[in-house]
Amino acid sequence: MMTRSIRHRSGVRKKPISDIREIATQFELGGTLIAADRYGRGHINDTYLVLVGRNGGETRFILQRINQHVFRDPESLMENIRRITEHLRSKITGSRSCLSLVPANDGSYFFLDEEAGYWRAYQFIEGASSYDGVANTTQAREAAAMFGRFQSLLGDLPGPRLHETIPNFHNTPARFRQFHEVLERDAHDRARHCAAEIDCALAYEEAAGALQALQDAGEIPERIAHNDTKLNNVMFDEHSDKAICVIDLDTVMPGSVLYDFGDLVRTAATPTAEDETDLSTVRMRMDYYEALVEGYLSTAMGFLTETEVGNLSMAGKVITIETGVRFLTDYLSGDEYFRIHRADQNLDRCRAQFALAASIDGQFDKMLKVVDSVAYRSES
Ligand code: ADP
Ligand code: GN1
Ligand code: MG
Repeated sequence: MMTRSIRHRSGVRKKPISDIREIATQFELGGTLIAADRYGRGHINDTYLVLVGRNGGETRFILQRINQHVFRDPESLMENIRRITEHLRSKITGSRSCLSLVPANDGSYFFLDEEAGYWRAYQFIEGASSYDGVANTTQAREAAAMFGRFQSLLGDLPGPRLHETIPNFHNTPARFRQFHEVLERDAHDRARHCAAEIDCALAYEEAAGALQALQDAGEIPERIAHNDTKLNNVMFDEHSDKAICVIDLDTVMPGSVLYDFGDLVRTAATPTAEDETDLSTVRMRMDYYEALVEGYLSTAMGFLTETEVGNLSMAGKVITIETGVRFLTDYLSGDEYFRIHRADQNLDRCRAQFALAASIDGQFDKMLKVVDSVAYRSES
């Protein structure tokens, strides 16, 4: 790895950093560093697993470099995370039920290296796993209940409004505007490789603005939402199907909670990977959808308005289209936002999202009925 130098917040240059191990020792790990290696499958941050020897045993930590192309103001982001984790911790018990930041040696919750890279560390959540796809409907129900609970717990976060770590993150019309700009430029001459996907995006554009229109009209309230509820951002107990902890808090900020439910539909109601290339297998499974609705409403029904409940199905559709458009935009931009592991992966991701959106469309009336029957079960 490239040689780096450490600059503490004071700006004082300390000593050269030759590898990730030296970054790790900038945090209060309470023992001797054994190893630090790349970890996880997130698309955004650089994540490392840090192993530390302590009291004759071993302790693990997660070390992450915040992606500053995506998050332009890491200090505000870390302020959000500190407030969110402290609030959650004051309301729930169990060391595995909430992310815990590990302080840097100077007491702050991040470390700034000489190249202005921001790093943070978390306690490792032991005995747990995150999955890219669900194995059964219990996991889907659990994940949805966990995110509903997360939203509910943050409903009374004291203090000022959280920082918007990415402005207009789920403003779908704004996402389409970015798409049009990038398409117009076509800087990598890729539009000719994705004419069908471009047409598909354009065909979806009007329908995909539905939730933002309701937000603009004040018909959907602003609440604190997670905003990135794809399935692998919740940890499951490794011996059961129980969801135990919500992770990846970088986008927790004010918005509509509907997108949180929607992203679960996108990632936990389908049997296929996000970049599935056999599009004939991509579909929304109604039994999983029902499990998501049941799980989510079991913890969120108490605070949702009727309009929010009535738009849960729409949220699944909108976020699937929005995410497809984001992947297509990134493909046209030369893959500068989402981490890719092979050529054309963002285009494959886009195609799979649009195939899923078509499957959702085809089952939409049934989805509306499922929500009605679960939400108002006791009234009928
Ligand atoms: P990204 O923003 O890149 O998605 P995440 O914060 O989601 O980064 O972390 C990437 C992966 O690392 C997660 O999917 C999860 O598997 C693992 N991970 C993150 N934080 C922890 C933690 N505190 N304990 C255990 N595993 C973690
Ligand atoms: C990113 O960070 P990660 O991998 O959990 C992205 C989400 C997308 C998702 C698609 C900050 O999530 O918005 O839905 O990829 N996060 C950010 O897989 O843009
Ligand atoms: Mg993640």
